[in-house]
Amino acid sequence: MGTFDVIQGDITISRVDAIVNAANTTLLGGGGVDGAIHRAAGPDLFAACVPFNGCPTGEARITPGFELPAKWVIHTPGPVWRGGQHGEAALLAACYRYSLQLAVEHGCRTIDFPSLSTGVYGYPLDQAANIAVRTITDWLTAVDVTVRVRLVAFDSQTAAAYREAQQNLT
Ligand code: AR6
Repeated sequence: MGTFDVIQGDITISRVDAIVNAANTTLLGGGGVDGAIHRAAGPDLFAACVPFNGCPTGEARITPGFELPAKWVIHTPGPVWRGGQHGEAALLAACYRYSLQLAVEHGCRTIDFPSLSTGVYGYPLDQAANIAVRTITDWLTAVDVTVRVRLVAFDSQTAAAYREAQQNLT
């Protein structure tokens, strides 16, 4: 049970229980939304990520948000797009599910995602949007808790792709 919305904006200013970070398998920061989240959270976030010794693609790890308005950050390495025949779709869906599960285990009821894998990692936007929207809405249907999930699109093209994916569902 719950709601799913698409909004456009900067996830580093989201005042929610948890934001998700499009990380890499080192969990030690990078560019894109990962760089923005680390800059906004401050150096304590990097220090909190070191002890994980990385994270496999499709899983997730949780840290506090430190200087962010968000209470928690959930770090998930999405798949690098390698043409679509290397398990990319299953791994991308796993990122969304793993992150949602970890969030509710930590009592989160408001969770914001960026568009995982569609930047540096090159996942085709329309395909990624369909997987994300399907995975999130299926998960919301299956759980007992009421959770508000949002996809925070950084640009209008990304917002449009996720809104279209929402339409495709019905
Ligand atoms: N708020 C919301 N979305 C954002 C923000 C922001 N502040 N900044 C960028 N985006 P990317 P990936 C969007 O490249 O493809 C890093 O180096 C961006 O426009 O951040 O999963 C990591 O360390 C795009 O739509 O993540 C990894 O090495 C989306 O976030 C690698 O990039 C994802 O783009 C991960 O690549």
